[in-house]
Amino acid sequence: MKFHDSQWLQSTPGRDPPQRGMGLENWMFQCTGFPATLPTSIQIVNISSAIFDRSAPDLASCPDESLPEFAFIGRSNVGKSSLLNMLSGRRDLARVSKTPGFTKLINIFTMNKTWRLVDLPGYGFAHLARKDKSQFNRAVSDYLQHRPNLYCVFALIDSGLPPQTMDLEFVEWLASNSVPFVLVFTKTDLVKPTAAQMNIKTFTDAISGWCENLPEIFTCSATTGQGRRELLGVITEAMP
Ligand SMILES: Nc1nc2c(ncn2[C@@H]2O[C@H](COP(=O)(O)OP(=O)(O)O)[C@@H](O)[C@H]2O)c(=O)[nH]1
Ligand SMILES: [Mg+2]
Repeated sequence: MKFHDSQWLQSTPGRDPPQRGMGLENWMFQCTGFPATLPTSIQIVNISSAIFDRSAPDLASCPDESLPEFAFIGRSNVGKSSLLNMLSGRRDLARVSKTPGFTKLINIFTMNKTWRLVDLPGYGFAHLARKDKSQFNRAVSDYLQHRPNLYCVFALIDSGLPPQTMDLEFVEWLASNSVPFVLVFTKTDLVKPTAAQMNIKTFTDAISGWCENLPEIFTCSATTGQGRRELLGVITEAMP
């Protein structure tokens, strides 16, 4: 099966399909449940400028829809901001916090003046007031469902944990809403490879019950830089 055949990366009705690059299909789509690897011969995007654009409280406050966007989402503390910094090659672009639930806004960064990385608020932190929580979920779901220039969501999962109900439910929500996404298992430097593989397999087994084609799967560590090339490859390939 080819990358562009995947239901996971198809667009929602009314959304222009991402313009796919040529020649990456063979490595991009993984239907086996194993992390993808990228041949060293493939040129990936070089990030020469990375600029904070804005923090948006809701979809209406996001910038115009002219640039392709790649968004990071996952439970609070999973490593979204750290991964954004790792990919962009800037240590302090997105704020990394030890306090779960720190980022409550949609934080948007422009790369090379031509595409954007979007740090979405984390889901699943208990101490936020119920009222705030629903507002925050609304902003995220609006963004994920109604952003026409959202090319791909990186759904982050902690590689050190067995499947968490909240992550499984969120992935199911992404799939049922036809949001284009890949799975990224984070913090591999903290876990034995065999344990990470076991968690990834259990996770993919759990979603394979209701999904026809597994999404692409990647692993990463913001500490060692593992996975950077592969994830930038996703962006390179999806770019118009
Ligand atoms: N060892 C290790 N720690 C990480 C990694 N990614 C994030 N962290 C740490 O996990 C915590 C939460 O990271 P952050 O990026 O703020 O998570 P976010 O809430 O999802 O944005 C911070 O203390 C980070 O330093 C990683 O790949 N390896
Ligand atoms: Mg964060």
